[in-house]
Amino acid sequence: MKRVSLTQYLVEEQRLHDNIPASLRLLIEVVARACKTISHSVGKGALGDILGSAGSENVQGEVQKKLDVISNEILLEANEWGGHLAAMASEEMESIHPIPNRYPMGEYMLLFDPLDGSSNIDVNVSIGTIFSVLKAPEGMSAPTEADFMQPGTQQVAAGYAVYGPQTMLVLTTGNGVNCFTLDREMGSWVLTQKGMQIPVETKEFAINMSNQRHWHPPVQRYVNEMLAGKTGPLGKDYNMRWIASMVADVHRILNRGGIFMYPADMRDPSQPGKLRLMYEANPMAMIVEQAGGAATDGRQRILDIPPTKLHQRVPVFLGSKSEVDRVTGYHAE
Ligand code: P6P
Repeated sequence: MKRVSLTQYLVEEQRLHDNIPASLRLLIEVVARACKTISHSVGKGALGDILGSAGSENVQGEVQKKLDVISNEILLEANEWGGHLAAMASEEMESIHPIPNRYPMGEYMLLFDPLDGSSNIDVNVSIGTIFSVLKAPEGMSAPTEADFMQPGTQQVAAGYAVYGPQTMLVLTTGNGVNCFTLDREMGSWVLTQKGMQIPVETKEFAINMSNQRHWHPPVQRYVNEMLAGKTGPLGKDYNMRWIASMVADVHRILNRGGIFMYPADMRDPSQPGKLRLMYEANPMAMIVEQAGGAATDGRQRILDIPPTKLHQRVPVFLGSKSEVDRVTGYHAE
């Protein structure tokens, strides 16, 4: 494949679809550059005094790793001067982060989980950055949390970087899903996969089995049917993977199919699951749907869910369409 940079790709997409104005192109390039910096920090490991806990908790009450805080700072500092954003929101910050007055405000709002999969940082397992782009409401002067309360269908772009054996950036602006690999020698993102498509059928599922006794009946039924394999109603044997890093699990599914599940369970009936709607489920749902897959909360499209809180959680079933449709159907029965 002729070597195509991220910038060339974005310019050509704009020519084709007229949906990547210069300010959105700048936003995506700045986020991609920040992910390069995060990749560099993550890659240092113990050599960089960046492992371990930061000695603080985030809004979720989760212990923040040093790299969580570092990655959050990298994204804030990279994006606040460009004039393309009105505000940002992050898993690591309680409230929204308006653009400082010394910089011009732009028309977009950026949401992100700066480093997802934190429990894997200290044991050298792939982790990632997830981001979502919304348009600021017309005529907005002082951004508030309410301005972010837009359903996932309003996203103008979504993507993730996965920091694994390779560092990759997966991106959609509404016309399919493309993947870029970081060329560390040149420091540039190179287009390496165009128009990624998730196989409709699969024999692979991803869920944290240790929670089995807490699942609601539709999930119990579905997983038991897969475990029954050839002898059960689904008539085929299944394989299981669980990396406990959503970005890595989703990247595998994007490449070879599968279904990823983080359902609500009885451990905490007040919480509908663990993953967050605005900066984990919504961007991943846009990517998965753009790649021909499906993403629901067990009952409805994730992208249709009207948000009420910045950090609200949502059950997640996403990946190969035939399997997501099946387990969603079980919830409807
Ligand atoms: P569990 C990582 O902390 C994360 O938010 C997702 O990336 C991942 O899919 C999930 O939590 C893993 O959760 O309960 O299996 O540790």
